[in-house]
Amino acid sequence: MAPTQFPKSKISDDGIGKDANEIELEIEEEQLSQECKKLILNLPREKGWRTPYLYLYQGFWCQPTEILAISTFQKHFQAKDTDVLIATVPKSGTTWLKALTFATLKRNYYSPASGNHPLLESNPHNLVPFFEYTLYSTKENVPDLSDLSEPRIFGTHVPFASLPNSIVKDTKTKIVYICRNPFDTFVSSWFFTNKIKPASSPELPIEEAFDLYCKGVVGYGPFWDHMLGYWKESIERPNKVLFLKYEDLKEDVNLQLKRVAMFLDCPFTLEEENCGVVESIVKLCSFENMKELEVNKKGTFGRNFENKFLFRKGEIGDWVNYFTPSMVEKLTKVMEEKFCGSGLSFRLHLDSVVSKAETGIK
Ligand code: PAP
Repeated sequence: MAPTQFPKSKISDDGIGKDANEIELEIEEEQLSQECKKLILNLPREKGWRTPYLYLYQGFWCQPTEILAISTFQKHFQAKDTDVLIATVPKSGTTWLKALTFATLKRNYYSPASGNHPLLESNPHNLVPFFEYTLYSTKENVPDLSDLSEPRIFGTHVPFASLPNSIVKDTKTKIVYICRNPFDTFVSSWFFTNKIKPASSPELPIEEAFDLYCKGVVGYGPFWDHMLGYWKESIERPNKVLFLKYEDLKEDVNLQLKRVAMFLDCPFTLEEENCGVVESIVKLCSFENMKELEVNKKGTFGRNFENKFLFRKGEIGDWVNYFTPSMVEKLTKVMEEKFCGSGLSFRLHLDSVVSKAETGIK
């Protein structure tokens, strides 16, 4: 069975040969209706990471085109009981979790060990489409998703509070959420931003990005509100939201994958476990395997972004190579203040920072 082809956004169809930021600016000019422009102009705004501004929409920061897409998605999307939503903080393991979930849920159609698995030829973002970047990327783009094979799997960065009732209340749609230590998420976001910016614009200095990040001004941020929204719901409704951390997947992906399968009501059978199905999925979706695939070296996703930028280092604790002691202090304080009393915490690799500071190694 061939993997489902999702409607391409107008942006990527029109945008061949242009870089993502140029396209972004163009559609801001051309496609935003007067009504939408008015709405956006009345929103609080701050300097953007790669576009002129980020706007505070429904309590989170995003770009004008995202606001348009999200409001269309909120208005039109009809969930089904069998749907699965991969919800994530950007740069927290979205690509990885999409791959693992797709391979797990579709394992009866596509054997994870077979040489023609869809994940060998398509990036996970093309198999598990984002609501806001692929499916509802323009006002006119209201796709008919009713015929997609079930279970349908979608992706989003939209905070829990802004998901439509169709997902949250009216159906049994399951949500698998992943986030990551904010230190590493920040570094990953900063690198990604500078990779996808137009060659002609200057790099966003790390200090400037960091100040914005600590104020909560980052796509879909503040990161603490994003995490706490899904965290609280996962505690109140554990059958609705499964809360994962990137670090836990790195430490024992087999165990976490079994949790995901159990949560999605498709646990691995003893026979499957004995036949190595879990290991096959883990291997197929591993950083090392995915990074080397032709499609992930050369292909593009969403708004003409290159797949290769989705696979940088895939490590825990890379932040120690970029944070100064004062940055560590500042972000630690922000996290203590924002997560205080919530029960949500992240382990840091502070020993490495101390030894880096002591030895002066950069
Ligand atoms: P997105 O929000 O743009 O979709 P996302 O996939 O959430 O990005 O995050 C990218 C991070 O996940 C990168 O981290 P890094 O910058 O610290 O290296 C990327 O390397 C990492 N990543 C991508 N695929 C995998 C994978 N299969 N296993 C582990 N980490 C991965």
